[in-house]
Amino acid sequence: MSRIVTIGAAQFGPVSRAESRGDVVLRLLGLLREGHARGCDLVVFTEVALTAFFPHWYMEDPAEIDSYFENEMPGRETQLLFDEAKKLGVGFCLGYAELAEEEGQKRHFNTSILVNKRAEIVGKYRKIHLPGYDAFQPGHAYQNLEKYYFDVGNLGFRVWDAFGGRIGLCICYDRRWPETYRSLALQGAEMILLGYNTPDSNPANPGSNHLANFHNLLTMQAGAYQNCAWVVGVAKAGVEEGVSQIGQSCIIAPSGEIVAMCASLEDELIVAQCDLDQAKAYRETVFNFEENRRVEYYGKLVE
Ligand code: ING
Repeated sequence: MSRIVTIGAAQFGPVSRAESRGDVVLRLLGLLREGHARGCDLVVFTEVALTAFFPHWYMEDPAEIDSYFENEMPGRETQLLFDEAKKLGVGFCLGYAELAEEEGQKRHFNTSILVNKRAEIVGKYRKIHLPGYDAFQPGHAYQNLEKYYFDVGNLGFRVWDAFGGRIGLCICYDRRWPETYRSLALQGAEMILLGYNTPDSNPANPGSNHLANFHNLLTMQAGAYQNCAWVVGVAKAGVEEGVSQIGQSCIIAPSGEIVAMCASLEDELIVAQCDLDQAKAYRETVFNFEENRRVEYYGKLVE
């Protein structure tokens, strides 16, 4: 038995500060339409897809900061993406900076949503692992201020029944933490979707710079294999506002094999037919959690 879902990973090239939301949405629409033409059920866009990745520079003015956030989804410009998706019957996953109001407080999240073929938001995730710093770092070639701009996600790691399977979401730095994949796998995730903005140098650990691409694939391939899930990783690639970011957007099978990967650092769509039952084959054998995990020996790690 096969449960095939055709996935498009829609890598994005740089988004400049000067680019309007409308301009960016036109690029997203082009990739969505290409995905439809190539038979996709679901197109995955990247992290903070609607603007340049603003945590890479320091701002103080609250109004300027909030200008990078969406206070409604869909909003005026993104409504075009939802309308086209509904017309074409293609779902999508979109990363964006979310401005929310909770208990009378403004909250800022690094958010990803899962949207079905009827353009309904069926899942929302807010980034839990926030990398970088909560203050300007003198001497760094670029900043990573996610702890300054974003609140820690408060929706937990969740999985939804969609596209004929169990779909989980995470974002960027989450992919480096094994707990991310395991938290989703323990809820039965068969496919995990994520976007990333990953510079090819790390001012905090320059000795690892030559391994940026290797670590990117290592974390996602290991996460996929050890948790019996498809992993779709989608980059914001290329030199964006002076920061050079890796590409390597890819679709990884539960075997850990890369079945498709982008070759450029620009807007590029890759497509793969993903059999969700491949996840089942691994989950029923080498990674049968019920039969083979020894939770009692794992110390404080797991519930
Ligand atoms: N970016 C980076 C990422 O995890 C990072 C941050 C880079 C952490 C390199 C460690 C090493 O890919 C985001 N946006 O999380």
